[in-house]
Amino acid sequence: MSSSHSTGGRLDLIVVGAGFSGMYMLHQAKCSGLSVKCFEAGSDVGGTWYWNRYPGARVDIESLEYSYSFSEELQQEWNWTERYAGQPELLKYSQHVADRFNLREDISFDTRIVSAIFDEETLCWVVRTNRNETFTTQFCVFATGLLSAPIEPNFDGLTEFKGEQYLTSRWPHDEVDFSGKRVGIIGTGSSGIQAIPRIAQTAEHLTVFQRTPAYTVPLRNCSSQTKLHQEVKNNYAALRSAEANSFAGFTLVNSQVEPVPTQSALEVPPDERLREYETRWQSGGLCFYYTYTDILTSESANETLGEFIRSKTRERIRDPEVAEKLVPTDYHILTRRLSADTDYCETYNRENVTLVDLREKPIDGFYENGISVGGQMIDLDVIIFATGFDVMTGAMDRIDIRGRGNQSLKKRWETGHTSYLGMMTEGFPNLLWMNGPGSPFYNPLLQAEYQGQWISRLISTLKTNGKKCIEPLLESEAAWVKLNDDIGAMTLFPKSNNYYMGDNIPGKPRRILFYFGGFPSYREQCESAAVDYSGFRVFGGV
Ligand code: N01
Repeated sequence: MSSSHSTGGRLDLIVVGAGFSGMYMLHQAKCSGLSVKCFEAGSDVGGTWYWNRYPGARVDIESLEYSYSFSEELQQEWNWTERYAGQPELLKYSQHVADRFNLREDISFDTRIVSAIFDEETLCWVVRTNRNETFTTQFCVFATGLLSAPIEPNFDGLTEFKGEQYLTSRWPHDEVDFSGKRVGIIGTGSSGIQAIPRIAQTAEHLTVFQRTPAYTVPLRNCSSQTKLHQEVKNNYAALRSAEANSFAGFTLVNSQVEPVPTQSALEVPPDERLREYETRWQSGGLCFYYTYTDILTSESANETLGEFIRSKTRERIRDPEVAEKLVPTDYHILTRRLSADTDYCETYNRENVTLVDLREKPIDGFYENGISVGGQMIDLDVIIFATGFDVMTGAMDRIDIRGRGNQSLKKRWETGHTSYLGMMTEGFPNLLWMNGPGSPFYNPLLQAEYQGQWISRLISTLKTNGKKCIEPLLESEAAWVKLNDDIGAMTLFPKSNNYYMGDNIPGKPRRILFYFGGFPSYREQCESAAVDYSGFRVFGGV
């Protein structure tokens, strides 16, 4: 019989995950005087930036924006060295935050939560780790990440392959040396697009296996712009306020805070529209999300941007045949996550890089010495998988979570994820999540701060009222799910094949995973729900 160690005492809160969301939740809980413990599967803090160490890994929201806003001292003392920080610097920032706010003392590293079961007698969650320890807690917050459950490669004959294999999202801590090696990479989403140019610099030969070409724009990273950094620091609050009032929480274009768009792409003259796109192209990064009000809802408006980016892509690649393979033509731009690259398209101008279009020639199988495509053997020493994630629901689905009546969350979500305010679901009292299913498409750090504060307020209200449990009413949740679905149906997302709809996971129900109504409207609804919590069932206690 396996032995199990129990902590005995009941905690107020368990936080699962010590990435940016979990770290903030832990900090909030400590400040509120809660008894709290955080569990992290990795050996350090950082989440995404702990695991994704592949060459070229870097954020594509400006670091001035992709950073915590909750502490003015932290904002002032931290200096980013690049406009878009690379993975090592982001990891260092996470470590700095953990040390500065004494978070490590409450985090158990190398510890994975395997189950969380609601005990209806004690009205507590019993949480079990992979070390077979159990902990009892009143509240449980899953800060397990939206892009953290990798899709494990599952190709015919993969075990036959005798060379090295790597997954971008589980990259080794020691440097991988590609010199003198024939390397293959599968996947051309944002991870592949960042890794490909870097690996091509040292590999003897790089073969890229592409199924769907991505829309990609230049990132235009540079060393940190001292003037801009100083200006922002002089009035960080102004930038934070612009972010809070924006759709997605990143607002800088050409070093200027960009106002919220007010016009349709179709109501501006074509030459003016082109100038606007060109300004953004020169600025670099993801600022295309904000161009016009209807860029994600009107096919004609969207096509103006799609055509602009396609023509830019063609200009970047010398061989017109290769260029055509890299130009997306069968889905709307932004309905799959826009990638922001450093020399990605130009990498195909190198002698040592070959593009294999899997739509022309699919993979037949893996063999001892490489991969066969369309009957042709490609010899490889190394294969890299940049094949993506089970987005939003994946990380929680991989934990055995059972609510009232022993109902399993994974089972509940088999017919489509459900949530109220993208943080809770009916039947799972006191269980919350951050940056998870039903949450807005928004800067994840700022979202963690907002949701962390909202959760803290919920916990303290419950305690003040002497109550033990809270969960959404079925009708509140149904209304939230319908609102998400209705907003999704107004956008172009359902018209393409993308992970926002769950399409990258066979069998995953097709339901939009994010709230696409913009952060300001999300916040308004969360605030209104917290006025009297009338959309919830509160039970237990006096
Ligand atoms: O994953 P993806 P990702 N055979 O799902 C291909 C964030 N991120 O890790 O589209 C062949 O986008 C798949 O092809 P297809 C960002 O939000 C941010 O790259 O299914 N190919 C696709 O090309 C991003 O959106 C940053 O046809 C297969 C690729 O693998 C998200 O993470 C950096 C295949 C997966 O692309 C995920 O990006 C990196 C198969 N069997 C990531 N299975 C920055 O901040 C899958 N593919 C910059």
